[in-house]
Amino acid sequence: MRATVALGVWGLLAAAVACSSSDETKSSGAGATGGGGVTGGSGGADAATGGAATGATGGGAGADAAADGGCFGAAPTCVGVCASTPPTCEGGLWVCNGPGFEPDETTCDGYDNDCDGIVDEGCPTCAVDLTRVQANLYSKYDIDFDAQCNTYLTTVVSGPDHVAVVPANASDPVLTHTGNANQNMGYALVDPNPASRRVIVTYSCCEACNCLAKNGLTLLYECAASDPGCGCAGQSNCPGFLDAPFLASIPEDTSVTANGFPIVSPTGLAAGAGSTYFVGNWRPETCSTDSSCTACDPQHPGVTCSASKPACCDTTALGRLAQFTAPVGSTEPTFRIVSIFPGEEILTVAAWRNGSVLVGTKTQTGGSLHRYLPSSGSAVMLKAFDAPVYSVTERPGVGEAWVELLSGTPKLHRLSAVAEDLPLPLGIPAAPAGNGRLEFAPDGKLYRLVGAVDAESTLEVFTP
Ligand SMILES: [Ca+2]
Ligand SMILES: [Ca+2]
Ligand SMILES: [Ca+2]
Repeated sequence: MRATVALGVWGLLAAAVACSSSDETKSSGAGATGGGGVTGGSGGADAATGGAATGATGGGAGADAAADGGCFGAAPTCVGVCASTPPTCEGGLWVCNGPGFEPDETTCDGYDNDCDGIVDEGCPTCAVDLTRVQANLYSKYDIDFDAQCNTYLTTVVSGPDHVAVVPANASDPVLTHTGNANQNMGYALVDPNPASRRVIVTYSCCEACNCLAKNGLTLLYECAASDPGCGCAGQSNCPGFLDAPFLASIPEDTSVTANGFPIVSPTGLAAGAGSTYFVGNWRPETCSTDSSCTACDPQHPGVTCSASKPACCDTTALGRLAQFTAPVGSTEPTFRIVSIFPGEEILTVAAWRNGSVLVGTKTQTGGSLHRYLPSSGSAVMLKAFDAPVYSVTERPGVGEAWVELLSGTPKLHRLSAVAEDLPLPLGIPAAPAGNGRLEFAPDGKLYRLVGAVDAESTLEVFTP
């Protein structure tokens, strides 16, 4: 195993099924080496599971044997933490690899580390502390979970916004982390990995305060200001969120309201592999018209922009999906626009744990659900709806996308990995009240939060 990244080596049959297996047992010959050791076990001829369905289409990357120096067949579509890294051909074998790769998955981090399409196989189950979650719903607007069922509730509220963390362990206290007094939060994301457990929220200016602050992205610091290297020393809230966004954007509201409240950019957050994240409707606060500007756009794969590398100005409207990194020590955060959905407004973004990203939008005629594939840098439209897509989440381990529309009947859709309509299980209403954010927790249950501002929000829990 290499220092931080090991290699997964997949044989010919594995390539044919796109680095995926339906076998939950761990592969035995896991000691892959850089020189072309072949993983043993189950990677071969099994049909792909639903959770890896995008990886199961075969031939996704479209390279041929000649182009890849001797590997048979088209390059596989690698999944899990391998999804953002194009497969390579080494010693005649296709290799899937990526940040956080483990030949034998052992880390319970919400990611598919061994790239077999199954997240956290073999990890212990956990349970959300629903009683305390229900007791902390005042003015909450988003809900998320880490891989240990700790619950993160995020406000849009008059006065300083906050994230309340409700531990799964009832003996641990509920923690509240506050942000800049002039900024609302709106969307929140916890990177499920306990090693990082980064909490990122969108900042949007407080309109009632005449937008004294900036829109953008901010980051939770849980360290004490006195800790050496703690990134929040000198901030108003430490521990807490940064005063100003680490990446600032232009206030650019969508045309959509939910539960009577406008949805302002940036919109939607999702975690990707390798400590990268995705956000919708992104337009940086500053851009450059100088010839030396940095073209961090879909036509320039891999090019990132930052404070020291200003993006070229882009006049396209909403509908820009950005991938970004958060600050780490003195390393500046970066972003790039990875896909543009012309004429659409992004309302929700969700990680599909095979490494792709689901993007829900408002279109001219209703809404769309797209899938963005980091490895190829391409997006495909999965399904069109007659109403805007307000929320989307993946049902873990099953490979289903659950979608809530802003209106229309049914509002709630259960889709297969290839976006075919599936029947809703008994007891789950097709047209529930209000506009709900959907989130599956690691406990397998579906949580639906109907946000309210300066009032009690409503949380429903369904067991599919
Ligand atoms: Ca796995
Ligand atoms: Ca894992
Ligand atoms: Ca506020």
